[in-house]
Amino acid sequence: MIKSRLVLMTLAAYCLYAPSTFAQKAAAPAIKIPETVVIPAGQFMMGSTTADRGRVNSESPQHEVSIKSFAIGKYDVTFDEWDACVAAGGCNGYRPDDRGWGRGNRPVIYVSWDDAQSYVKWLSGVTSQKWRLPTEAEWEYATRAGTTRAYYWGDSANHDHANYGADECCQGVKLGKDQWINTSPVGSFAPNPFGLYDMVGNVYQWVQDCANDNYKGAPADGSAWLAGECGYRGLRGGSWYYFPENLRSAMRLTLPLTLRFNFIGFRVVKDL
Ligand SMILES: [Ca+2]
Repeated sequence: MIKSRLVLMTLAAYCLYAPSTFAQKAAAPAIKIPETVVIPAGQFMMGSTTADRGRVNSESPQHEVSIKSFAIGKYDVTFDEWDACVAAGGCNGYRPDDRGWGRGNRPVIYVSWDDAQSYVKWLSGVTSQKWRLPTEAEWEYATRAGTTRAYYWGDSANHDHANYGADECCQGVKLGKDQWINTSPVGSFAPNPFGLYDMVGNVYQWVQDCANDNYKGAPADGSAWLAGECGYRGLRGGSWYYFPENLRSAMRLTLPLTLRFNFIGFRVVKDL
């Protein structure tokens, strides 16, 4: 009898406490999906001409590219979004340092091209959608947003439009609306004509493409250029640390795909 009472009491205790135990186990970390903007299909001239002050030879020859419609991150991927990936078991458990500048809605930094791949792989898995880095052509098309001048707002850099560094290489600076020595929270400046924030300045953004010295032989259909020196990948948009010319829509940079720096982040694209 004593034994059966004990069983009943155990069952009662189980019934009382089990639901909350199950509820705790069922509570998965919140998944943050980056907000996106749908970019319309179109054609544009990729690269620069001599009218673009500060241009370098890798931006030529200027050439026409056709772009299919795609969705791109409205903002750079933030620490909040990255940390949610780690909390959910993705991103190889890698938690980048923020240097004490803050996490939250600041752009994630210290992420290599390989790290960015781990994020889009995780995001694709949890959403059952195809996420990836922008191609270099998609990035420039989205940044220009129909504009043809050196910067999407005009011919000269301006701290009222973006967070970048001193005129002489290389250090952060506060001027005008740009009140940040280092990274700024995403969306701190007005968006470009497509409604995209921080396309230039704040942090450099990885693109898919391999390194090539110029555009001779580049794809004209908006796809990633996956020939060339593929241990190096493209970066676009300039950063808080660099001088103004790096914010030009046509500006190109390449770095080894394993490097992590405090001026490099990324933005995602979703196939439609
Ligand atoms: Ca600044």
